Amino acid sequence: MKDMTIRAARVVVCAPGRNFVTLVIETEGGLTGIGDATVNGRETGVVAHLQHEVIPSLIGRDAGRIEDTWQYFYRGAYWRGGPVALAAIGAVDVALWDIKAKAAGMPLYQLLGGASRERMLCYPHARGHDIEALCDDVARLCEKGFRAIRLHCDVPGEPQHPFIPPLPHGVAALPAEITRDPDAYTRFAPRMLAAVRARFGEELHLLHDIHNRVTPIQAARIARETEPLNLFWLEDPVPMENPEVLRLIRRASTTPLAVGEVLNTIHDCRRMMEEQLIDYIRVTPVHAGGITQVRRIADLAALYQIRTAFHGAPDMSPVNFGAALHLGRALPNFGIQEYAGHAPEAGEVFHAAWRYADGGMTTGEAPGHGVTLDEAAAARFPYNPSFLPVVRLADGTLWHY
Ligand code: EZ4
Ligand code: CO
Repeated sequence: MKDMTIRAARVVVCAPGRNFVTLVIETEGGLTGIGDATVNGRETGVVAHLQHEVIPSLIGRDAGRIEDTWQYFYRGAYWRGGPVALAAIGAVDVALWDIKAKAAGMPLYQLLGGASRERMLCYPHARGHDIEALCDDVARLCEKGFRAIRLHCDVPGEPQHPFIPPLPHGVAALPAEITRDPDAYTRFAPRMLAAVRARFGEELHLLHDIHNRVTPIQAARIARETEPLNLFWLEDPVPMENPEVLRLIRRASTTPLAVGEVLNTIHDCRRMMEEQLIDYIRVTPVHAGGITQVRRIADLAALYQIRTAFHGAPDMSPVNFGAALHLGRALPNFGIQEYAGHAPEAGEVFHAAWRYADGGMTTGEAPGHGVTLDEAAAARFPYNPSFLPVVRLADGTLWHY
């Protein structure tokens, strides 16, 4: 076996369409592994943590000791949890699994127990300024073979999600501020979902992300009103600090619930699973500590027949998709994979073995997770500060995004 001692590690920040932070780890034996460390709007926090506190402890370690390295950075740090620390740990973990699978000459899913399926059902995002435009977008996606689609429609009278023009490099960007109206949304969302169901029939899986924009009792009302539509799920009905709130929504309806894209540890997920408050868990390797911890979360979920639905918005880099899809291929309780696509430039920087085909995604058979980074191409797309918008109610009250 080649020398698995970690020789070098570095962080590559690039913006092919949007910002991505990638950790590159090299072994003395000549293997390279990469992991996604992107936290949207907090990119440089993770970069600093990796450069100052993580990489110095990586050099000289045995790349094969994945579990010990995970424990070293999680338990060993004293300060546990949070998106910045877990994104750094997740990037290290995914890069080390990439190296181990390459050393074995196997695609990663083989090391995770082998294939439970060949193709992972996935869903893209349809959007529209009004219901008609949304339906046109759904029709376009159906033509591409998607069998599950997330629906987003602007609420009449509510300001549209703003387009934030990129600022010149070196000029600090600030988050845009937008206004939302939870009452108008609560009236409109069931009507919008019903219109799409009526137009496209009962077989298409319809998903909707409430994105924390309403109160708990409003979320319960939406879940109950939409129950006859047989949605695939409602996502993030309320913010995640207090999962007990989900009880209220569970009591009101049997509409499946999906949460977890902002959760970072298995401890964040445990109670809501034990209480059977959710149906899909949306943690993803980059934000929940890599393959090592996400696999444990998925195993815990399986005890309660909760299935996976790894977060796959465009701010998950293609590297994270590699990790998520290999996990999804191996896990017994894979549910669905979000796949909203990437800007074409991302394909110049990241070369991925995974593919979309006919409503699902495949991992490919390349050794490792199958995603590589072209650092020369990355250098052509420099970091561009950007943020998610900050949300206020009409009276100025700060609200959830
Ligand atoms: O708002 O990834 O389900 N997907 C989502 C995303 C998240 C962004 C946050 O950076 O909710 O659109
Ligand atoms: Co979401």
